[in-house]
Amino acid sequence: MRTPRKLFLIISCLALFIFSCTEEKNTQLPEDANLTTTSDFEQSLINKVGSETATQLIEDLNDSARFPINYDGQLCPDAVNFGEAVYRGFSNLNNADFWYFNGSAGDVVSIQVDRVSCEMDPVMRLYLGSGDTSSLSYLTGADDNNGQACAPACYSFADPKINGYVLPVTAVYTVAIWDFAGGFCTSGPQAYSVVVTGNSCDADGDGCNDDVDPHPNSNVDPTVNIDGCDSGVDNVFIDCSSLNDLIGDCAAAAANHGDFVSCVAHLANEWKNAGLISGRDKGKIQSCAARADIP
Ligand SMILES: [Ca+2]
Ligand SMILES: [Ca+2]
Ligand SMILES: [Ca+2]
Repeated sequence: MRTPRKLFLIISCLALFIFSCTEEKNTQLPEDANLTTTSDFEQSLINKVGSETATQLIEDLNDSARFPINYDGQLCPDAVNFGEAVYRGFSNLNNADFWYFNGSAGDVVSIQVDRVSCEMDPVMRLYLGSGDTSSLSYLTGADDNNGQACAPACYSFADPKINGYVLPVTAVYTVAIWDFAGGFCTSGPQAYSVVVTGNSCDADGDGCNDDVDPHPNSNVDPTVNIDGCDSGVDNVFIDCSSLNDLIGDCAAAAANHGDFVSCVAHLANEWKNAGLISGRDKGKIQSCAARADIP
């Protein structure tokens, strides 16, 4: 055998050996490893990514126990949200993209993450709680259980979907998304989309989503009442604020009782002019305002 051919064979074998080792490393990464550091988990990381990288990952994992969350946004039903995750962020909270949504006890939610970058390996976790990472309680997660939005490339595995998860309590929930172990043919941020169904972004059900509702938790009492005085006037809505909400704004802003009464009188005039209430209604509301111990 001539020397150049021999050399080529040796290099080929070496490349094949390195590639097969690398492939094995990637496929055996503990994608759903618990966030608590265990000796098994440490050993597993050392075996698969080498001691130097493993040490760094474990340090990051421990550091990530407590830090404030910077959210990418709120997840509203059926809205498609786009994000970019750190390449090969594993399941380290430091590398997560965070989203939140308001959920009610008994809501049956589904959350789907689809890669936009075909070489991403998306993984997600659902947590109860929000604000900072120490407030999160892990509920469930998903990794490779859903068909891919685009063809697999370079060991990019598959997409995650949480299907029909019943929310335990009424609270804010946090969704964390990573590129666990994106393919070998890429680097840099990994683009994905996330869609949630089954929750609500309209807490008071008045047709305005919370983020654009001037009063996201409107007072929905049937009648206008001020400090225990029931005027008997219908508490109707104007642009997702009820009359009681607007009177509440007067109470919050008033420096003294005279300010409050004047503010309510101004509102009642507007409502009468707009045909929302009668002159008699206006008198009842102003009478309640005058008697109220506000502020
Ligand atoms: Ca995946
Ligand atoms: Ca609303
Ligand atoms: Ca409202």
